[in-house]
Amino acid sequence: MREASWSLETFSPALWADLSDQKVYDLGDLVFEEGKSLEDDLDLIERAVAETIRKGLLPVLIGGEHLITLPAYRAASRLARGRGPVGGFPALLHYDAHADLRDEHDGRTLTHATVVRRIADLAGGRSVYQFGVRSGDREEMAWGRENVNRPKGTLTGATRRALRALAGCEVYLTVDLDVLDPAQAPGTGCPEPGGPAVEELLAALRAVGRAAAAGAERGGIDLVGVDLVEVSPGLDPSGRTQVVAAKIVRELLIARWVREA
Ligand SMILES: [Mn+2]
Repeated sequence: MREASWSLETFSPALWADLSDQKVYDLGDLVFEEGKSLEDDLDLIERAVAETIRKGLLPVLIGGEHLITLPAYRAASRLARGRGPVGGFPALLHYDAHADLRDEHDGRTLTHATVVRRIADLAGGRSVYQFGVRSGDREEMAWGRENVNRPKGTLTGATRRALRALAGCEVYLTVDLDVLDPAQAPGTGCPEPGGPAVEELLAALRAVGRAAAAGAERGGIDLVGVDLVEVSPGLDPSGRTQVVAAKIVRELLIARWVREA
């Protein structure tokens, strides 16, 4: 994704602002030690995210496996100020083709298919807002219908509705790239036909970024963490999915700084 980003400009015509005007720092890759358990790896992520937040920075994780959202959300919620929509936990804005609400997957409780359920266990389903979900088994879809928020409307309309409901709240944003129509972003492990075009997702995420730029005090939100996941370079020989992902990150980072006049 870093390499793919070199084909993009740092300037965003849509936002009329330049990434190079902002202070953005690439902390590099997190390296997992060999022979450690999954829990150890998750702890490593949680510690790295907590350290980033303690420095007063917004962590933006870029990756593959969606399970990284769990330790990142844990760190962000641990250091948050308790201004969630219900209870003290930050809201989770979740863009994904898949519900990720299974209680177990292949006999395991910690996987990319259970990650949002684990966050709902922690924060309550009412803290979770899902967008673009069009796949799941009957049980998790039914559980989701009862327990999490799925605002109606277009991706942007639903996002704006959620942002209005979350005015003044702390929010964690997770974007699974497979939310997109796989015709536009095929380089992902579980492509799900249908779904929004890149431009639609960008519009929705710019709205999130602008709400973060306004801040919780001014009718917007406090963004406490961001991740973009499930980009799989091995499945992306043309590099097109990685450049889509890089553009999403660029627009989100810029939007987060652009205050509307
Ligand atoms: Mn997914």
